[in-house]
Amino acid sequence: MKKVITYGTFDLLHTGHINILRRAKEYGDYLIVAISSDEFNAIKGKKAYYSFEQRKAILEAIRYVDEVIPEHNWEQKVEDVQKHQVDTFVMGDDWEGKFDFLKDYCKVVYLPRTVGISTTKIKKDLQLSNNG
Ligand code: C2G
Repeated sequence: MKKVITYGTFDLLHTGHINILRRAKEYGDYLIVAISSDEFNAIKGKKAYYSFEQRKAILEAIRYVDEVIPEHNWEQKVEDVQKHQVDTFVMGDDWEGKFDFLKDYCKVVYLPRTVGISTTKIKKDLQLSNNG
């Protein structure tokens, strides 16, 4: 079984997230998603609208996702890849090059981001529409 892993906050799920999950799954037959915990999000300088439990439940409902694990820190990726016997690590190309150290342990693939959508944009657009 070829296993794939990807990491992220996945807040306010949108088609950019769905695109990367669908394409990540094409690299194998089992996709693990490591979702940032609320505490790690704070370290990343992010405040998710949905809690970790809510984001986990939403991701688990996606057909491309086989397993959801927590992401607690920047350092756990090598251990995750080894523990879960991952063949391919996939991330959006806004992270291009940042995780090349994983090449000693698995294939590393950066995929083009989906243009024109992001959680930040959704929040901003909602704010504008609410302000009338
Ligand atoms: N993404 C995308 N297109 C978008 C928005 C996001 O392809 N329009 C991808 C990102 O490149 C990332 C994944 O969706 O691979 C999740 O994005 P975020 O939830 O913003 O995750 P991020 O904050 O980048 O966290 O250790 C890695 C970090 O946890 C990544």
